[in-house]
Amino acid sequence: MRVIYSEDHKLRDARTELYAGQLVTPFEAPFRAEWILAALKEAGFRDIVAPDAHGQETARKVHDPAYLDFLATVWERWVAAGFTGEAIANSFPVRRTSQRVPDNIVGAIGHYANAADTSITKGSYEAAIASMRCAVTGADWLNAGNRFAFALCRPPGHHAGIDLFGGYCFINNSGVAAQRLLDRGAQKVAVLDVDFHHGNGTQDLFYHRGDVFTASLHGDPMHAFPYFLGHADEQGEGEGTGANRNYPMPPHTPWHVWSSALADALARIKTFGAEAIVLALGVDTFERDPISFFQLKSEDFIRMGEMISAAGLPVVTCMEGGYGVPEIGLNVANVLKGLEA
Ligand code: OKP
Ligand code: ZN
Repeated sequence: MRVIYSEDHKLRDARTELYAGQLVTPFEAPFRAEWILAALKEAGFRDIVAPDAHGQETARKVHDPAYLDFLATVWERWVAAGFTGEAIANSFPVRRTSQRVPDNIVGAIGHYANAADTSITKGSYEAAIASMRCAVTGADWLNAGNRFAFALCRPPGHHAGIDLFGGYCFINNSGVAAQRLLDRGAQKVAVLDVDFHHGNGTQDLFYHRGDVFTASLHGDPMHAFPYFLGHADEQGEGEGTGANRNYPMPPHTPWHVWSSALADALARIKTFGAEAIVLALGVDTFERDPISFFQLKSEDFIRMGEMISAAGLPVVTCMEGGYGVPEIGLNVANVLKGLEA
């Protein structure tokens, strides 16, 4: 297992997250990547490399280029407007409103946001690029003929849509990895999202495409973020018809229920004809995750890796969520061990 990690994740270190009516210290913080890296070293993972210096080329094939240009410049525009706090969207184009991008930075940030939980700071864009570079470098490890890579992406990516940030995500790392696999010769790939939260961004990127199968196992959006996407009847459109699969599950879902959804998703990935899997790995399905409601235990993450490995495909894993508790490192290491078992 090659591990790809960049110190530049530390450039994203926000002070604020709008949560429960207050500005709190963000759940998605630098300690997460540090704890995961330490646990991997502890578990004996030794092949740890920095990412290659990719630009936006691949990202521009899955995101709206104007959105990426916005991300690159939002902080300087926010500062130029005279604002001293972190950049938080507070006004949104909702039902029956114009989809024009306002010139005003407060309007523009609202246009490109899908949630107000994600404050933009100096360095957030640079960290998001470093995170994306880990994913592309991981995909290229598979393109070179290897079976497993782990991109220790931070910030995460699966809530980032074609032209939307939020849910702690800016650039859809897993989606960019999938595009990179296709650009280097794969005909069909799958993104398998096992984060507790629905991969609404990834679904958005590929909803009309027939070359990427997307599957997400997550807390029922009737009860959990991102609330407005992730229902079972969303199955893709146009050329993508049948190539999106959602597995919403209720509060307190345990491994024996969760794993039957995983088995179904893996069977469909095989039937689809995917040549590789991009695993969007969140470990916020853990029973003690502070913002989630599933009941997976640390040993379940080994089984998870084993089941995914049994599909027999190359797997590039991209880090998504998992918060608060020290076990996030162990749980990631367990998935990777299960993959290689
Ligand atoms: C990002 B990832 C919890 C507040 C929700 C957004 C969660 C983003 C999760 N009730 N805030 O999918 O782990
Ligand atoms: Zn999550």
